[in-house]
Amino acid sequence: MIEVTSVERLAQHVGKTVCLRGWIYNSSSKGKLHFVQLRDGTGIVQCVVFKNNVPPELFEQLGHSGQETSLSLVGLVKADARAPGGFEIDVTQGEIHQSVQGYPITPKEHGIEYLLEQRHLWLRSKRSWAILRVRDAVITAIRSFFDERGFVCVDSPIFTPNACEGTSTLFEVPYFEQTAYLTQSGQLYAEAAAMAMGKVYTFGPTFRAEKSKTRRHLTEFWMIEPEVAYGTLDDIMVLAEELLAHVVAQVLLRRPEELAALERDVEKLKKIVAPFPRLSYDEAAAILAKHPESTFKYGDDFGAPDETILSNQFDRPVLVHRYPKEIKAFYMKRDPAQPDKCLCVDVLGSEGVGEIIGGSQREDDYEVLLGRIREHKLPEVAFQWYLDLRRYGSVPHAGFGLGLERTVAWICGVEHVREAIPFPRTIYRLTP
Ligand code: NSS
Repeated sequence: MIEVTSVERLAQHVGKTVCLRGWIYNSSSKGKLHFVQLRDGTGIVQCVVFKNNVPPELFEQLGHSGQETSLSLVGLVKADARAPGGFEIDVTQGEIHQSVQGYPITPKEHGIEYLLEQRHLWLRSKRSWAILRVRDAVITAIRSFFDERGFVCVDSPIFTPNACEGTSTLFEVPYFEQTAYLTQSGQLYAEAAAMAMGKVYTFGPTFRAEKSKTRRHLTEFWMIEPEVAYGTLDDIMVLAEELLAHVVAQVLLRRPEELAALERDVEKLKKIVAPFPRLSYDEAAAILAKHPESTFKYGDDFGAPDETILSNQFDRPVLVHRYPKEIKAFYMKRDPAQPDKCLCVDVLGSEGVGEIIGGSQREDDYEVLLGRIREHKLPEVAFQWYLDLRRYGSVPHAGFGLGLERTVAWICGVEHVREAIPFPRTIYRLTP
Protein backbone atom coordinates (compact mmCIF):
# COMPACT_ATOMS: atom_id res chain seq x y z
CA MET A 1 0.00 0.00 0.00
CA ILE A 2 1.30 3.44 -0.94
CA GLU A 3 0.78 6.05 1.75
CA VAL A 4 -1.28 9.11 0.87
CA THR A 5 0.34 12.23 2.29
CA SER A 6 0.33 16.00 1.86
CA VAL A 7 2.90 18.53 0.67
CA GLU A 8 3.40 19.95 4.17
CA ARG A 9 4.43 16.50 5.43
CA LEU A 10 6.94 15.60 2.73
CA ALA A 11 9.90 15.98 5.12
CA GLN A 12 8.75 12.82 6.90
CA HIS A 13 8.78 10.81 3.69
CA VAL A 14 12.14 11.51 2.06
CA GLY A 15 13.37 8.42 0.22
CA LYS A 16 9.89 6.87 0.20
CA THR A 17 7.22 6.55 -2.46
CA VAL A 18 4.02 8.39 -1.60
CA CYS A 19 0.77 9.48 -3.19
CA LEU A 20 -0.19 13.18 -3.39
CA ARG A 21 -3.68 14.32 -4.36
CA GLY A 22 -4.35 17.78 -5.67
CA TRP A 23 -4.43 20.07 -8.67
CA ILE A 24 -2.00 21.33 -11.26
CA TYR A 25 -0.87 24.81 -10.22
CA ASN A 26 1.38 25.23 -13.21
CA SER A 27 3.19 22.97 -15.65
CA SER A 28 5.72 22.96 -18.45
CA SER A 29 7.14 20.35 -20.79
CA LYS A 30 10.56 19.73 -22.30
CA GLY A 31 10.80 16.74 -24.67
CA LYS A 32 10.56 13.62 -22.54
CA LEU A 33 9.87 15.60 -19.35
CA HIS A 34 6.83 17.22 -17.80
CA PHE A 35 7.30 19.47 -14.80
CA VAL A 36 4.08 19.61 -12.82
CA GLN A 37 3.66 21.95 -9.89
CA LEU A 38 1.12 20.15 -7.78
CA ARG A 39 -0.81 22.05 -5.11
CA ASP A 40 -2.85 20.19 -2.54
CA GLY A 41 -4.04 22.94 -0.19
CA THR A 42 -1.12 22.51 2.19
CA GLY A 43 1.55 23.67 -0.24
CA ILE A 44 3.03 23.33 -3.73
CA VAL A 45 5.63 20.81 -4.85
CA GLN A 46 7.40 20.25 -8.14
CA CYS A 47 6.73 16.80 -9.62
CA VAL A 48 9.07 15.59 -12.34
CA VAL A 49 7.48 13.22 -14.85
CA PHE A 50 10.02 11.44 -17.03
CA LYS A 51 8.47 9.68 -20.03
CA ASN A 52 10.30 6.41 -19.46
CA ASN A 53 9.24 6.22 -15.78
CA VAL A 54 5.45 6.39 -16.16
CA PRO A 55 2.71 4.59 -18.09
CA PRO A 56 2.47 6.09 -21.61
CA GLU A 57 -1.22 7.19 -21.18
CA LEU A 58 -0.34 9.25 -18.11
CA PHE A 59 2.53 10.98 -19.91
CA GLU A 60 0.30 11.68 -22.88
CA GLN A 61 -2.63 12.99 -20.78
CA LEU A 62 -0.38 15.28 -18.78
CA GLY A 63 0.80 16.80 -22.03
CA HIS A 64 -2.60 18.37 -22.61
CA SER A 65 -3.91 18.90 -19.09
CA GLY A 66 -3.92 22.52 -18.06
CA GLN A 67 -3.97 24.51 -14.87
CA GLU A 68 -6.34 23.20 -12.14
CA THR A 69 -6.52 19.71 -13.61
CA SER A 70 -7.25 17.48 -10.62
CA LEU A 71 -4.96 14.50 -10.22
CA SER A 72 -3.15 12.06 -7.94
CA LEU A 73 0.53 11.44 -8.45
CA VAL A 74 2.65 8.68 -6.98
CA GLY A 75 6.39 9.11 -6.75
CA LEU A 76 9.61 9.08 -4.81
CA VAL A 77 10.18 12.00 -2.43
CA LYS A 78 13.60 13.58 -2.88
CA ALA A 79 15.10 16.33 -0.75
CA ASP A 80 16.46 19.00 -3.07
CA ALA A 81 17.70 22.27 -1.68
CA ARG A 82 17.26 23.99 -5.09
CA ALA A 83 13.60 23.03 -5.42
CA PRO A 84 11.03 25.53 -4.15
CA GLY A 85 9.93 24.17 -0.77
CA GLY A 86 12.98 21.91 -0.58
CA PHE A 87 11.47 18.72 -2.09
CA GLU A 88 10.79 17.20 -5.45
CA ILE A 89 8.73 14.18 -6.52
CA ASP A 90 10.02 11.69 -9.07
CA VAL A 91 6.72 10.47 -10.50
CA THR A 92 6.15 6.78 -11.29
CA GLN A 93 2.36 6.53 -11.50
CA GLY A 94 -0.69 8.72 -11.41
CA GLU A 95 -4.31 9.27 -12.21
CA ILE A 96 -6.01 12.28 -13.75
CA HIS A 97 -9.42 12.92 -12.16
CA GLN A 98 -10.48 15.76 -14.41
CA SER A 99 -8.38 17.21 -17.18
CA VAL A 100 -8.97 20.97 -17.47
CA GLN A 101 -8.45 23.44 -20.28
CA GLY A 102 -9.11 27.16 -20.13
CA TYR A 103 -9.10 27.85 -16.37
CA PRO A 104 -10.32 31.44 -16.05
CA ILE A 105 -7.47 32.69 -13.84
CA THR A 106 -4.03 32.41 -15.40
CA PRO A 107 -0.68 33.42 -13.91
CA LYS A 108 -0.90 36.68 -15.89
CA GLU A 109 -2.19 39.83 -14.18
CA HIS A 110 -5.96 40.20 -13.84
CA GLY A 111 -7.86 43.26 -12.64
CA ILE A 112 -9.18 43.19 -9.08
CA GLU A 113 -12.85 43.36 -10.10
CA TYR A 114 -12.41 40.33 -12.35
CA LEU A 115 -10.67 38.43 -9.56
CA LEU A 116 -13.40 39.32 -7.06
CA GLU A 117 -16.02 38.11 -9.50
CA GLN A 118 -14.06 34.83 -9.66
CA ARG A 119 -13.47 34.69 -5.90
CA HIS A 120 -14.69 31.06 -5.70
CA LEU A 121 -11.72 30.17 -7.94
CA TRP A 122 -9.34 32.95 -6.90
CA LEU A 123 -9.22 31.31 -3.45
CA ARG A 124 -6.88 28.75 -5.03
CA SER A 125 -4.20 31.30 -5.86
CA LYS A 126 -1.05 31.36 -3.78
CA ARG A 127 -1.82 34.83 -2.50
CA SER A 128 -5.36 34.04 -1.31
CA TRP A 129 -4.11 30.75 0.08
CA ALA A 130 -1.44 32.54 2.11
CA ILE A 131 -3.77 35.27 3.43
CA LEU A 132 -6.51 32.85 4.43
CA ARG A 133 -4.05 30.57 6.18
CA VAL A 134 -2.78 33.57 8.12
CA ARG A 135 -6.40 34.38 8.97
CA ASP A 136 -6.81 30.86 10.31
CA ALA A 137 -3.70 31.20 12.49
CA VAL A 138 -4.94 34.58 13.77
CA ILE A 139 -8.27 33.02 14.78
CA THR A 140 -6.55 30.13 16.58
CA ALA A 141 -4.17 32.54 18.34
CA ILE A 142 -7.05 34.74 19.52
CA ARG A 143 -8.96 31.79 20.90
CA SER A 144 -5.92 30.35 22.68
CA PHE A 145 -5.05 33.77 24.12
CA PHE A 146 -8.44 34.17 25.76
CA ASP A 147 -8.72 30.53 26.71
CA GLU A 148 -5.37 30.60 28.53
CA ARG A 149 -6.51 33.66 30.48
CA GLY A 150 -9.76 32.10 31.68
CA PHE A 151 -12.14 33.95 29.36
CA VAL A 152 -15.37 32.17 28.42
CA CYS A 153 -16.49 32.35 24.80
CA VAL A 154 -20.15 33.38 24.52
CA ASP A 155 -22.10 33.83 21.32
CA SER A 156 -24.17 36.93 20.81
CA PRO A 157 -27.26 37.00 18.59
CA ILE A 158 -27.16 38.19 14.98
CA PHE A 159 -30.81 39.32 14.84
CA THR A 160 -31.11 42.21 17.27
CA PRO A 161 -33.89 44.62 18.21
CA ASN A 162 -31.69 47.73 18.44
CA ALA A 163 -28.48 49.54 17.48
CA CYS A 164 -25.17 49.39 19.34
CA GLU A 165 -22.93 51.58 17.17
CA GLY A 166 -25.24 54.28 15.84
CA THR A 167 -28.40 53.99 13.78
CA SER A 168 -26.93 55.15 10.46
CA THR A 169 -25.25 51.83 9.66
CA LEU A 170 -28.03 49.40 10.56
CA PHE A 171 -29.21 46.67 8.21
CA GLU A 172 -32.96 46.20 8.60
CA VAL A 173 -34.48 42.76 8.22
CA PRO A 174 -38.19 41.93 8.18
CA TYR A 175 -38.83 39.70 11.19
CA PHE A 176 -42.39 38.36 11.17
CA GLU A 177 -44.52 41.20 12.54
CA GLN A 178 -41.49 43.23 13.65
CA THR A 179 -38.31 44.76 12.32
CA ALA A 180 -34.98 43.24 13.28
CA TYR A 181 -31.47 44.55 12.67
CA LEU A 182 -28.33 42.61 11.88
CA THR A 183 -25.95 43.02 14.79
CA GLN A 184 -23.32 45.76 14.55
CA SER A 185 -21.49 44.45 17.61
CA GLY A 186 -21.98 41.77 20.25
CA GLN A 187 -20.92 44.17 22.98
CA LEU A 188 -24.22 44.74 24.78
CA TYR A 189 -24.72 40.98 25.08
CA ALA A 190 -21.08 40.49 26.10
CA GLU A 191 -21.73 42.94 28.95
CA ALA A 192 -24.64 40.79 30.16
CA ALA A 193 -22.50 37.66 29.91
CA ALA A 194 -19.59 39.32 31.77
CA MET A 195 -21.92 39.90 34.72
CA ALA A 196 -22.65 36.17 34.65
CA MET A 197 -19.19 34.78 33.94
CA GLY A 198 -16.66 37.49 34.79
CA LYS A 199 -14.39 37.43 31.74
CA VAL A 200 -15.98 36.64 28.38
CA TYR A 201 -15.52 37.21 24.68
CA THR A 202 -17.75 37.00 21.66
CA PHE A 203 -16.48 36.00 18.24
CA GLY A 204 -18.83 36.33 15.35
CA PRO A 205 -19.93 38.12 12.21
CA THR A 206 -21.06 41.73 12.53
CA PHE A 207 -22.72 43.96 9.98
CA ARG A 208 -22.55 47.62 9.07
CA ALA A 209 -24.47 49.23 6.26
CA GLU A 210 -21.39 51.34 5.54
CA LYS A 211 -21.80 53.46 2.45
CA SER A 212 -18.04 53.95 2.43
CA LYS A 213 -15.91 52.44 -0.29
CA THR A 214 -12.59 52.65 1.56
CA ARG A 215 -10.04 49.87 1.79
CA ARG A 216 -10.99 49.43 5.46
CA HIS A 217 -14.72 48.84 5.20
CA LEU A 218 -16.74 45.71 4.68
CA THR A 219 -20.48 45.40 5.25
CA GLU A 220 -19.96 42.00 6.88
CA PHE A 221 -16.89 41.46 9.02
CA TRP A 222 -15.85 39.37 12.01
CA MET A 223 -15.28 40.86 15.40
CA ILE A 224 -13.76 39.55 18.62
CA GLU A 225 -15.11 41.33 21.67
CA PRO A 226 -13.73 40.65 25.15
CA GLU A 227 -15.61 42.10 28.12
CA VAL A 228 -14.23 42.14 31.67
CA ALA A 229 -16.31 42.60 34.83
CA TYR A 230 -14.50 44.92 37.26
CA GLY A 231 -12.20 45.88 34.36
CA THR A 232 -11.10 49.47 33.74
CA LEU A 233 -9.84 51.30 30.66
CA ASP A 234 -6.25 50.67 31.78
CA ASP A 235 -6.94 46.94 32.13
CA ILE A 236 -8.29 46.57 28.60
CA MET A 237 -5.49 48.67 27.12
CA VAL A 238 -3.03 46.15 28.53
CA LEU A 239 -5.24 43.28 27.34
CA ALA A 240 -5.40 44.72 23.81
CA GLU A 241 -1.64 45.11 23.47
CA GLU A 242 -0.94 41.66 24.89
CA LEU A 243 -3.49 40.16 22.50
CA LEU A 244 -1.96 41.81 19.43
CA ALA A 245 1.59 40.88 20.46
CA HIS A 246 0.51 37.25 21.02
CA VAL A 247 -1.32 37.03 17.69
CA VAL A 248 1.62 38.45 15.71
CA ALA A 249 4.09 36.13 17.49
CA GLN A 250 1.91 33.10 16.71
CA VAL A 251 1.61 34.02 13.03
CA LEU A 252 5.39 34.48 12.80
CA LEU A 253 5.82 31.05 14.35
CA ARG A 254 3.15 29.13 12.43
CA ARG A 255 2.92 30.83 9.03
CA PRO A 256 6.44 31.79 7.88
CA GLU A 257 5.94 30.28 4.42
CA GLU A 258 2.71 32.22 3.91
CA LEU A 259 4.30 35.49 5.01
CA ALA A 260 7.16 34.81 2.58
CA ALA A 261 4.66 34.15 -0.24
CA LEU A 262 3.14 37.55 0.52
CA GLU A 263 6.60 39.13 0.55
CA ARG A 264 5.82 40.46 4.00
CA ASP A 265 8.67 42.26 5.74
CA VAL A 266 8.74 40.09 8.86
CA GLU A 267 11.37 42.28 10.54
CA LYS A 268 8.59 44.84 11.01
CA LEU A 269 6.33 42.22 12.57
CA LYS A 270 9.06 41.09 14.95
CA LYS A 271 9.00 44.58 16.48
CA ILE A 272 5.38 44.14 17.59
CA VAL A 273 6.06 43.51 21.27
CA ALA A 274 4.28 45.03 24.27
CA PRO A 275 4.15 47.66 25.62
CA PHE A 276 2.88 49.84 22.79
CA PRO A 277 3.08 53.63 22.73
CA ARG A 278 0.08 55.52 24.08
CA LEU A 279 -1.28 58.92 23.15
CA SER A 280 -4.23 60.80 24.52
CA TYR A 281 -6.58 62.25 21.91
CA ASP A 282 -5.18 65.69 22.82
CA GLU A 283 -1.60 64.54 22.25
CA ALA A 284 -2.56 62.94 18.95
CA ALA A 285 -4.35 66.15 17.92
CA ALA A 286 -1.18 68.13 18.73
CA ILE A 287 0.89 65.85 16.46
CA LEU A 288 -1.61 66.34 13.62
CA ALA A 289 -1.72 70.11 14.15
CA LYS A 290 2.02 70.23 13.43
CA HIS A 291 1.84 67.90 10.43
CA PRO A 292 1.92 69.72 7.06
CA GLU A 293 -0.39 67.21 5.31
CA SER A 294 -3.10 67.08 7.96
CA THR A 295 -6.44 68.84 7.63
CA PHE A 296 -7.57 67.65 11.04
CA LYS A 297 -9.79 69.92 13.19
CA TYR A 298 -9.72 69.54 16.96
CA GLY A 299 -12.91 67.87 18.16
CA ASP A 300 -13.38 65.75 15.03
CA ASP A 301 -12.86 62.05 14.79
CA PHE A 302 -9.62 61.08 13.05
CA GLY A 303 -10.08 60.39 9.37
CA ALA A 304 -8.18 57.62 7.60
CA PRO A 305 -5.34 60.00 6.53
CA ASP A 306 -5.00 61.25 10.15
CA GLU A 307 -4.77 57.70 11.46
CA THR A 308 -2.13 56.93 8.86
CA ILE A 309 -0.05 59.94 9.92
CA LEU A 310 -0.36 58.96 13.59
CA SER A 311 0.49 55.30 13.14
CA ASN A 312 3.45 56.16 10.90
CA GLN A 313 5.09 57.84 13.89
CA PHE A 314 5.74 54.49 15.56
CA ASP A 315 7.10 51.05 14.72
CA ARG A 316 4.33 49.27 16.61
CA PRO A 317 0.60 49.81 17.13
CA VAL A 318 -0.36 52.93 19.06
CA LEU A 319 -3.15 53.24 21.63
CA VAL A 320 -5.07 56.50 21.35
CA HIS A 321 -7.27 57.10 24.39
CA ARG A 322 -9.78 59.56 25.80
CA TYR A 323 -11.64 60.95 22.77
CA PRO A 324 -14.19 63.79 23.06
CA LYS A 325 -17.59 62.50 24.16
CA GLU A 326 -19.35 64.07 21.15
CA ILE A 327 -17.79 61.63 18.71
CA LYS A 328 -18.13 58.45 20.75
CA ALA A 329 -20.88 55.96 21.58
CA PHE A 330 -23.61 56.44 24.20
CA TYR A 331 -22.43 53.59 26.45
CA MET A 332 -18.92 54.89 27.13
CA LYS A 333 -18.07 56.10 30.62
CA ARG A 334 -16.80 59.66 30.96
CA ASP A 335 -13.39 60.34 32.43
CA PRO A 336 -14.00 61.76 35.94
CA ALA A 337 -10.80 63.82 35.54
CA GLN A 338 -12.04 65.51 32.33
CA PRO A 339 -15.81 64.97 31.85
CA ASP A 340 -15.75 66.09 28.20
CA LYS A 341 -13.71 62.96 27.35
CA CYS A 342 -14.61 59.26 27.30
CA LEU A 343 -12.68 56.44 28.93
CA CYS A 344 -12.10 54.87 25.55
CA VAL A 345 -9.28 53.65 23.33
CA ASP A 346 -8.67 53.03 19.65
CA VAL A 347 -5.68 50.94 18.64
CA LEU A 348 -4.11 51.95 15.34
CA GLY A 349 -2.07 49.25 13.63
CA SER A 350 1.52 50.00 12.60
CA GLU A 351 2.61 50.91 9.05
CA GLY A 352 -0.25 53.32 8.52
CA VAL A 353 -3.09 50.81 8.52
CA GLY A 354 -5.38 52.72 10.88
CA GLU A 355 -7.82 51.53 13.52
CA ILE A 356 -8.01 47.82 14.24
CA ILE A 357 -9.46 47.90 17.77
CA GLY A 358 -12.04 50.14 19.43
CA GLY A 359 -12.97 49.81 23.10
CA SER A 360 -13.93 51.52 26.32
CA GLN A 361 -14.90 51.37 29.94
CA ARG A 362 -18.72 51.26 30.05
CA GLU A 363 -21.09 53.60 31.85
CA ASP A 364 -22.17 51.59 34.89
CA ASP A 365 -24.51 54.08 36.58
CA TYR A 366 -28.21 53.53 35.93
CA GLU A 367 -29.33 57.18 35.92
CA VAL A 368 -26.41 58.38 33.81
CA LEU A 369 -26.90 55.63 31.24
CA LEU A 370 -30.64 56.25 31.03
CA GLY A 371 -29.94 59.94 30.44
CA ARG A 372 -27.48 59.00 27.68
CA ILE A 373 -30.03 56.73 25.96
CA ARG A 374 -32.55 59.59 26.00
CA GLU A 375 -29.98 62.12 24.82
CA HIS A 376 -29.13 59.87 21.84
CA LYS A 377 -32.86 59.40 21.17
CA LEU A 378 -32.52 55.62 21.36
CA PRO A 379 -35.68 53.54 21.90
CA GLU A 380 -35.88 53.23 25.69
CA VAL A 381 -38.03 50.12 25.64
CA ALA A 382 -35.50 48.16 23.59
CA PHE A 383 -32.79 49.04 26.11
CA GLN A 384 -34.61 47.96 29.27
CA TRP A 385 -32.77 44.66 29.47
CA TYR A 386 -29.45 46.52 29.05
CA LEU A 387 -30.45 48.92 31.84
CA ASP A 388 -31.18 45.89 34.06
CA LEU A 389 -27.42 45.28 34.10
CA ARG A 390 -27.17 48.64 35.93
CA ARG A 391 -30.16 47.85 38.18
CA TYR A 392 -28.91 44.55 39.53
CA GLY A 393 -25.34 44.43 40.81
CA SER A 394 -23.74 46.99 38.51
CA VAL A 395 -19.93 47.06 38.56
CA PRO A 396 -17.23 48.85 36.57
CA HIS A 397 -16.53 46.93 33.38
CA ALA A 398 -14.71 47.39 30.11
CA GLY A 399 -14.06 45.71 26.80
CA PHE A 400 -13.13 46.19 23.19
CA GLY A 401 -13.78 44.96 19.68
CA LEU A 402 -11.03 43.77 17.37
CA GLY A 403 -11.83 43.73 13.66
CA LEU A 404 -10.55 40.41 12.31
CA GLU A 405 -10.14 41.47 8.67
CA ARG A 406 -8.31 44.68 9.49
CA THR A 407 -5.99 42.71 11.76
CA VAL A 408 -5.33 40.06 9.11
CA ALA A 409 -4.76 42.69 6.41
CA TRP A 410 -2.30 44.50 8.69
CA ILE A 411 -0.33 41.35 9.56
CA CYS A 412 -0.27 40.21 5.92
CA GLY A 413 0.65 43.67 4.66
CA VAL A 414 -2.22 43.69 2.18
CA GLU A 415 -3.76 46.98 1.23
CA HIS A 416 -7.47 46.14 1.29
CA VAL A 417 -9.61 44.24 3.82
CA ARG A 418 -11.57 42.55 1.02
CA GLU A 419 -8.67 40.11 0.57
CA ALA A 420 -8.65 39.20 4.27
CA ILE A 421 -12.01 37.39 4.21
CA PRO A 422 -12.94 34.39 2.03
CA PHE A 423 -16.02 35.96 0.43
CA PRO A 424 -16.05 39.74 0.93
CA ARG A 425 -19.26 41.72 1.19
CA THR A 426 -19.02 45.39 0.34
CA ILE A 427 -21.46 48.05 -0.76
CA TYR A 428 -21.20 46.87 -4.38
CA ARG A 429 -20.53 43.19 -3.89
CA LEU A 430 -22.83 40.39 -2.83
CA THR A 431 -21.46 37.69 -5.14
CA PRO A 432 -20.14 35.03 -5.45
O1 NSS B 1 -17.25 50.30 15.96
S1 NSS B 1 -16.09 49.81 16.67
O2 NSS B 1 -14.97 50.71 16.72
N1 NSS B 1 -16.46 49.40 18.16
C1 NSS B 1 -17.45 48.57 18.48
O3 NSS B 1 -18.19 48.02 17.70
C2 NSS B 1 -17.56 48.27 19.98
N2 NSS B 1 -18.96 47.91 20.27
C3 NSS B 1 -16.62 47.15 20.33
C4 NSS B 1 -16.60 46.82 21.78
O4 NSS B 1 -16.21 47.67 22.57
N3 NSS B 1 -16.99 45.63 22.17
O5 NSS B 1 -15.64 48.53 15.87
C5 NSS B 1 -14.58 47.74 16.41
C6 NSS B 1 -13.65 47.30 15.32
C7 NSS B 1 -12.93 48.44 14.61
O6 NSS B 1 -11.82 48.87 15.34
C8 NSS B 1 -12.56 47.80 13.29
O7 NSS B 1 -11.39 47.00 13.44
C9 NSS B 1 -13.73 46.86 13.05
O8 NSS B 1 -14.35 46.64 14.28
N4 NSS B 1 -14.67 47.47 12.09
C10 NSS B 1 -14.74 47.17 10.78
N5 NSS B 1 -14.02 46.31 10.03
C11 NSS B 1 -14.33 46.18 8.71
N6 NSS B 1 -15.34 46.86 8.13
C12 NSS B 1 -16.09 47.74 8.84
N7 NSS B 1 -17.11 48.37 8.25
C13 NSS B 1 -15.81 47.91 10.23
N8 NSS B 1 -16.34 48.65 11.22
C14 NSS B 1 -15.64 48.38 12.33
